[in-house]
Order: sequence, then structure tokens, then C-alpha cells
Amino acid sequence: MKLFYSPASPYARKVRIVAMETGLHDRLEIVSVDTSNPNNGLADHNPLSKIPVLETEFGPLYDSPVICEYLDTLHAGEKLFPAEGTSRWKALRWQALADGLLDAALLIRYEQTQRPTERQYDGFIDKQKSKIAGALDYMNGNVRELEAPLTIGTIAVASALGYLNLRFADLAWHDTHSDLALWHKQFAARPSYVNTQVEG
Ligand SMILES: N[C@@H](CCC(=O)N[C@@H](CS)C(=O)NCC(=O)O)C(=O)O
Repeated sequence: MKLFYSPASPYARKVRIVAMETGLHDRLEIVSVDTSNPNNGLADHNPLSKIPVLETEFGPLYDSPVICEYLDTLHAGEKLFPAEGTSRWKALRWQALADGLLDAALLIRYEQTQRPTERQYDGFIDKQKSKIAGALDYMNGNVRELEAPLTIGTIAVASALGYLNLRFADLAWHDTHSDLALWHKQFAARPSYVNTQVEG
């Protein structure tokens, strides 16, 4: 299966961690795409022209939550998407929170890298930063829920925090969210996390 991705994409990182944790990574042919190139051909696979996209025998799958849930059906080990009940909804909520943090971070990133400085809007950036801060506060205050087991929720949170480290080091979230920082440090020792790390 082809996975269209870019090394720095945190959503694609989540997919790759899921693939590694479930023993499926060898079945993926990972194809790097430059999302800033309008001729990258991605629209042939995803009308939204976004990565990650997974090509399957029944066509392309997007976005990252859908790809991750699909991958989770392809292995016989412990499931990363709990089948039902409170644990399922909590795992999905963690994923939504982490992906939402990333959505806010990406909006800031695009504002700062794709607009001329004089056309950037501080009010917009501040609003997105407050969403990131809210998500971090919630994660820090509820970090015990992330301790076990490994789920799509914990993987999504770790991927989101990794992206903050990569692109928003100036936020210094470790200094203000020490319980979450400790949790992240432990998660970051997993081979799936180490092997998907990119340097800024
Ligand atoms: N909700 C999507 C978000 C995907 C996304 O925003 N990907 C970024 C790269 S990190 C992208 O492709 N951006 C290009 C664009 O927006 O044109 C997911 O979870 O897969």
C-alpha cells in the first residue's frame, strides 16, 4: 500500500507510528510529497490535496484518523481503536484534541510562512495560540489517562507534541506543562517514535 506523506507532517507521523506499532510498516511503500508544489499530483488521490493519503485496493483513504482506523483492522494484535464503550470514546476524543491542536498549529505555520509579514494578522495567530494552550492545559491536567494502554489517542497526542517541538520550540511547552513533558519523554523512547523523528 502506498502512503503519501511528508517526513515533517505530524498527521502522517501518527499514521506511521500506528503502522510500526501494529507491525504493518513493511507493507507500506512510503512516497514523499511536497505539499507546497501545486503540481505534486496529490489531487489525483485526495481532492483536498492533503497528506496523508493511503492507497488501498479499493482506492485512496484519507484523512489520518480514517487511515489509522483502517490500518487497525489489518492486524491481529492489541487494537489501538478500542472496539466500544467509554475507552473507545475517550481514545477518539484524545485523538480529536491532539489533531485539533495540530490544526491550530498548522494554521499559524501557514500564516507565518505563506503570507508576507505585513499581511500576517496577529489577532488570528493569538487566537490559534490560545487553542494550543487550552489543549496543552487539558492534556497536562488529565495526563494520567494517557498512561496506559497505547491507543490512537496516546499516539495522536505524542505526534502533536513532537510537532510543537519541531516547529514551535519557542512556545517552550515543557516548561509550563511538566507532567505532560514527563509523559512525552517516556513515550519518546518508543522505537516507533524515534524512527519517525525529523530534525528541524
Ligand atoms: N485532517 C487532516 C489534516 C491533513 C493536513 O492538513 N495535512 C497537511 C500536511 S501536515 C497538508 O497536506 N497540507 C497541505 C495543504 O493544506 O494544502 C488529517 O488528519 O490527515
